[in-house]
Amino acid sequence: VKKGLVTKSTGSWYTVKSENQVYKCKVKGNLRLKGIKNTNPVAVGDIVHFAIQPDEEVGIIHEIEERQNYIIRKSTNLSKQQHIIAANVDQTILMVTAAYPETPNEFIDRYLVTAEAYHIPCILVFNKIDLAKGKIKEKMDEKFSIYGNIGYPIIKSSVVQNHNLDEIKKALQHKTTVLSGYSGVGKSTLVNALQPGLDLKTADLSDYHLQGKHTTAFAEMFDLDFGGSIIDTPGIRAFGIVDFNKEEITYFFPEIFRTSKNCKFYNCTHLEEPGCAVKKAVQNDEISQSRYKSYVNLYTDEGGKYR
Ligand SMILES: Nc1nc2c(ncn2[C@@H]2O[C@H](COP(=O)(O)OP(=O)(O)O)[C@@H](O)[C@H]2O)c(=O)[nH]1
Ligand SMILES: [Mg+2]
Ligand SMILES: [Zn+2]
Repeated sequence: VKKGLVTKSTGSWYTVKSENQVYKCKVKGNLRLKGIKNTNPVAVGDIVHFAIQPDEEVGIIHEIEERQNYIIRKSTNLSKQQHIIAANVDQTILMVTAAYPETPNEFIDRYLVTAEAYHIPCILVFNKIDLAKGKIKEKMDEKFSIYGNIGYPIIKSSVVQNHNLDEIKKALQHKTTVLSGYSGVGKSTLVNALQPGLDLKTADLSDYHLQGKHTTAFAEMFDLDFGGSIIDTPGIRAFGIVDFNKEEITYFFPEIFRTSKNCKFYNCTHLEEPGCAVKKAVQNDEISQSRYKSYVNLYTDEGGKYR
């Protein structure tokens, strides 16, 4: 029996690193039952125990060590299944773009809510600033001020122009980071720039449509020579959050939570109540309209488009 780190997951095959060796592994049949709601019982970042039969090449994973944390999303189809994006991470980077493709604020908010809920620090990397001119720049600046004002760390970058890569490296050093974002924002391009020689597939600009293309099929962890590791993930189109109690949602919007201390009613939902400090702050532009809208949608949405 060996113990190793899962560095790639295709859903049916896993790559597991153990004592500087790499093994191809499968999951023991009944292991699936444990995580019945999960589309993937084993995720990148998991520490697993596996056995290799003397005459076989494939290891069989029979145990997953308890996860320190994980980041999870709901499938957007009706199956209500959950997908663990990565486990045992120190932090996450959400890569965001103002255009080509635009990352909607509601998507950013849903991702941040999940990161807050699982206590995973999130850095926002605003990529493609080389394209930020005119209307696109306005949109970029607007997003920058919304998320900067809340207190999220933000790095503006242009991966193709080598802008601010050093700052990203500094943030990544000696940590395990899961890199997420809409498809087409430049995640794999960033990983290639950070760790030359990997040669990950990226969307080719010539046949790249505004929609973004899925070029990264599976999550995969890469070691970084300057220290640390990064998990590249397939692009996500819609981020469904895993059920929380409605009452909990306010905790995961830091600025709404801070402000809610001044609401007249201690159990204010910030929807209809009189004396609501949150609604007042939205009117005064102290809390952004789009953040409030995301909050309301999460609070009221049953089976909506992101769920
Ligand atoms: N203009 C511009 N294009 C970029 C930048 N970073 C990545 N791209 C392009 O965006 C496209 C999608 O990149 P890719 O890394 O495949 O995105 P992913 O789906 O997030 O992994 C590719 O054509 C990249 O060359 C950037 O900073 N500026
Ligand atoms: Mg990619
Ligand atoms: Zn309120």
